[in-house]
Amino acid sequence: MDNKRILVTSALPYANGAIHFGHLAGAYLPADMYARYQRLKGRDVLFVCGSDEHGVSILISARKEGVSPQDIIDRYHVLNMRAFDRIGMSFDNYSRTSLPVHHETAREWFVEFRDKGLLRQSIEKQLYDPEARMFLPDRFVIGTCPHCGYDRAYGDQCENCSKYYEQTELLKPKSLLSDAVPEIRDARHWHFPLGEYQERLEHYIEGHADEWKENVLQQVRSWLKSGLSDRPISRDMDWGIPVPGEEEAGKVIYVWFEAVLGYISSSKEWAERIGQPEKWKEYWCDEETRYVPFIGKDNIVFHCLMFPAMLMEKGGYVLPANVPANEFLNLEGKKFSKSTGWSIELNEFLDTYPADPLRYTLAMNMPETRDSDFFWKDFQARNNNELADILGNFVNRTVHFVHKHFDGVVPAADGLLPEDEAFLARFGEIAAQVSDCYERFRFRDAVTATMNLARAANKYFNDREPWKTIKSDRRHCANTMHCSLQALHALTVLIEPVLPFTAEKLRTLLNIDHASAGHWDAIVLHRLPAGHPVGERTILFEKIDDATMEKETAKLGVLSEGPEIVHPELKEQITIDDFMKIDLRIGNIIKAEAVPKSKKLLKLIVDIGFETRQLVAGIATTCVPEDLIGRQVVIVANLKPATLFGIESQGMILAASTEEEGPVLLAPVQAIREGAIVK
Ligand code: B3M
Ligand code: ZN
Repeated sequence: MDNKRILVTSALPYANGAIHFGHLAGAYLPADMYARYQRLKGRDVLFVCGSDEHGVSILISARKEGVSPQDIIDRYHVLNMRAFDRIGMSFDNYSRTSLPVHHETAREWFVEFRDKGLLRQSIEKQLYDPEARMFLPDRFVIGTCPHCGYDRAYGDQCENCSKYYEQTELLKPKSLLSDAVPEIRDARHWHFPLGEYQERLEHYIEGHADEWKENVLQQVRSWLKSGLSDRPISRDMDWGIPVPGEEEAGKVIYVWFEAVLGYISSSKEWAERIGQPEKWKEYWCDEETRYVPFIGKDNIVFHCLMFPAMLMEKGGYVLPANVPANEFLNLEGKKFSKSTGWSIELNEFLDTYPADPLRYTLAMNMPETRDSDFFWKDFQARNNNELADILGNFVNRTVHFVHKHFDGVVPAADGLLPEDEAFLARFGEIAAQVSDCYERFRFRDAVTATMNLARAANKYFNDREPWKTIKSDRRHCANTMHCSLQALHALTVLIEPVLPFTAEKLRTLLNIDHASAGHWDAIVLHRLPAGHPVGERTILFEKIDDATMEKETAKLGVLSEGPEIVHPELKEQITIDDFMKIDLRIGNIIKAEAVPKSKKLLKLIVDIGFETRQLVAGIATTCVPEDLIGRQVVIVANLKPATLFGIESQGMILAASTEEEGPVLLAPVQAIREGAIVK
């Protein structure tokens, strides 16, 4: 492989949740190992990533949590960036797609494609809210079901009779955003003519068929076989990158069209940061770059077909040379699932355990050709029996012996025996093998071969029996220790892609720096000189006991066990007459909106049958205004009005809450006429 430059990217994770082991094993760890390896080979590497901050998934998370999409992306961008840093991801840049540099890039590509007449528009009938001035996604409209007459049916489906229909068939539609009666309008959507690239893409894919992974080729070929067609690249939403010139229309660029361009924006941001704003082009627009995007299998179509077609169309850009997509990693035999607690979050894990044993375990179980699993027991075994007992043990017995018998310095070699020479020659053989594995994206094999040097070193140490020769033949013993220390040096370089934190510890231990251990060739060429001092033994890998692993396994599937529940004390007893003073009524929320400048309050208009009331309720942390429309609730109807944030509140809405949860609104179990008395 003799490319001038290597561009490595990892899929941009959605900033709507914390990344877990599955993500890490799929698109991040292999990319990092590859980038680190290539840097050691002296290649010019640019490795970028960033948060994907647009798309419906961000909106949905925001609505679920009752916060703004901005709150969601701000929270998870920071959280994931920290997790990536702690696990040792060596990104040159970690960006976010909400940055102006990305918006500009995406707009530029879109406009260029549109202006040259490439993008097609197709027209569909869709409901439009004239007040909110936007087309309505299905879940933002209610009306009467055209099949059963149910009057709270959604735009796409009736929850009463379960039938599906077009939103334009809905009778008496009402916008949940503004209460306005939506109009039927022609909705235009922009389409990218992917079908036109069919032949070129086939040619591109088949041109790489002998290097690409079988799992990737299979999926791509099946897409090609069923024939590519136009892909819509705009959406009606108010979260995302507005379609240039249609900012008012509530149209945004489809998240996948722009997310892949996020790799380019991240590179631009990097170039800007290092003070060479044009430098990103060396990686993206030079034929001599080898571009390798790392992804999980669910992103294959976008990286192997859509993005290449976009790059072809733009012209002057490199196409992915290989897309080594991984399959999925499961957790103890089941899919990762945050909502059921069947998951391990990276930050939480790293609060207890160091990064390297996890990197090692995930690399040894990488889902390269089929789905694989993370098992806590396996993690323990890899840490204790391999990292601690093989690598850690070799390091410690070597430096300990050298301190005990050779004043802590490298003994001179003097008349090495064929056994010693053979051992030294192993370094080069193993390095070549590991190299070959990394070049071919075989990460498990690369790491297995890496550990083989530690295995060979232990065996050499045992076979040479320095604890005996120290008494019988000091020169022979010095040679053994000389070669063992050279093996430590070689290992320092060899383990760097998979165990970067341990490599750093070894450099400290051996008193060497990156100049001596920062190059792959140093595995063979660099020798610690006689008299070079080395440090005292240290614990590189703490052993993990069974009880700890049992506790971890037991935690799976249990949603974070909160602290012990303390119930507030009961209030003083009252009489029925006391209670009857409170006039509780059933109301129906007909309007709900945020109170400007308040994080907690919503302004509600509630119909209580004989009149409507304006209420200010502290429920904004748990309720999304649009979801409240049409909800029956209970209100205290005879409470003296009060003014909150300058708004009069004519009553109080009933809600339950605990210290940790809520407020949760109370509602009648069955619908009942508004104004009904609650007692
Ligand atoms: N955020 C989807 C995902 O996380 C998406 C990847 C974008 S890569 C440009 O699976
Ligand atoms: Zn129906």
